[in-house]
Amino acid sequence: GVYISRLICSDTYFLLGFDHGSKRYFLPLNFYLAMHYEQTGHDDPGLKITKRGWIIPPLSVSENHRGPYPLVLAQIRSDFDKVKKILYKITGPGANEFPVCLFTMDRDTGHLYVRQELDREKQDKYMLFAHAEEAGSGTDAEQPMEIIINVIDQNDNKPVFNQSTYKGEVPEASTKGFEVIQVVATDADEPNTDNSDIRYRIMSQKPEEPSPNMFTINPATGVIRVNEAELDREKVPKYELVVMAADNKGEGLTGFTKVIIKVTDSNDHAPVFTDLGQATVEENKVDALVVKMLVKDGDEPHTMAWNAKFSIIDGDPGNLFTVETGTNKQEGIISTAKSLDFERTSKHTLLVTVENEAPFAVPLVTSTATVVVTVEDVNEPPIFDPKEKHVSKREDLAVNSTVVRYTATDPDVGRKQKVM
Ligand SMILES: [Ca+2]
Ligand SMILES: [Ca+2]
Ligand SMILES: [Ca+2]
Ligand SMILES: [Ca+2]
Repeated sequence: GVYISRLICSDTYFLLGFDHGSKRYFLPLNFYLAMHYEQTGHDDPGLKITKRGWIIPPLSVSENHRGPYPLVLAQIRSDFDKVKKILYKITGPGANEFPVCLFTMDRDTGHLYVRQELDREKQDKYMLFAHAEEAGSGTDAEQPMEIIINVIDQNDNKPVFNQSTYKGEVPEASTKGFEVIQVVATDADEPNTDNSDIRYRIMSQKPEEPSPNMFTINPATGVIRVNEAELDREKVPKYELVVMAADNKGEGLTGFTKVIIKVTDSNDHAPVFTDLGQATVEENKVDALVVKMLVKDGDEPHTMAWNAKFSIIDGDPGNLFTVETGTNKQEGIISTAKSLDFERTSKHTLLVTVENEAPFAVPLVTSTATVVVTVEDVNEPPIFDPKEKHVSKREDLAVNSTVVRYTATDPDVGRKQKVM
């Protein structure tokens, strides 16, 4: 039912040339003239419903246009101007409403002007109404016509990261592909265009140990992953990356951020025995210290990956011994669980293993120790008074120095003291 009855002018595309200073500019202008159309009810050709109106295709102007201003965007015309004087004006936000006077219209010629640089990131589209008024009458000669002005994007915003510094963590035993962290940059330019199409890149890694490419970044998503499964907290506990985001698919404007990656401990060191000491114990004693076995572990101290856990795995079918972890968590203490009998067995050969409270994160060899316990013969056990005495001395005490005076009496000799 819609047809264009009278085309006043078709779209005309030309260059507007002007001199500014010593330079000559040519501006491409889309010069649209208003078109009239009539709508008739064509279902019934006899019916004469006619609706007049004008239409104008959307106009475009680039943001940050250098001008000079005011800059002509288009000209509109009513064909009534052939028969009477027509005055033109525009209304709406950008004309007579905020932001006022961004656009103006020459009341006599119908030229539409933009008066200053536009910023697409502030507003990407303006909708105005053009009016053709019969001079002197104050009434519209035409229905008001909608004018849409699209602001064309320029790449005038660089990508900006959401954080100036990112902090991530990665367990040292991580394998290639482990996701560490995601960085995100945004670009204020027009979405889904090259001007805002960001690519990410790792620019530097500190330290470059054991290789300069320990991490990799997905150029499109910003997800940082482990690239080399050779992280070792005990050697490099922290990395610093500088990551760049560049628009125009990685070729345009750039923004930067720092990514600090902490390498966290994994249980990748087995505890190993360092000193087994002398394993000697008198017979007939329960809970007597047999030996202290020292171990060391390369993992983070005072964690489950460092704390030692001991087991006697062979040589003690009668469950005569127990093993416990000392309070410093790096020694195993073997004691008697039952009293030993020198006459029956004077030597016990125990096989002791040490592990951590936490399971190993990588395949490791479990350290074992062979402990030969010598049982000492006690023929005539004397009675000590007091029965036990706790003694603390420096470990570097000179040989043959007195540790403590400890007196004992032979049970056969009878008591000399009386308790009153
Ligand atoms: Ca941009
Ligand atoms: Ca822009
Ligand atoms: Ca460990
Ligand atoms: Ca470790």
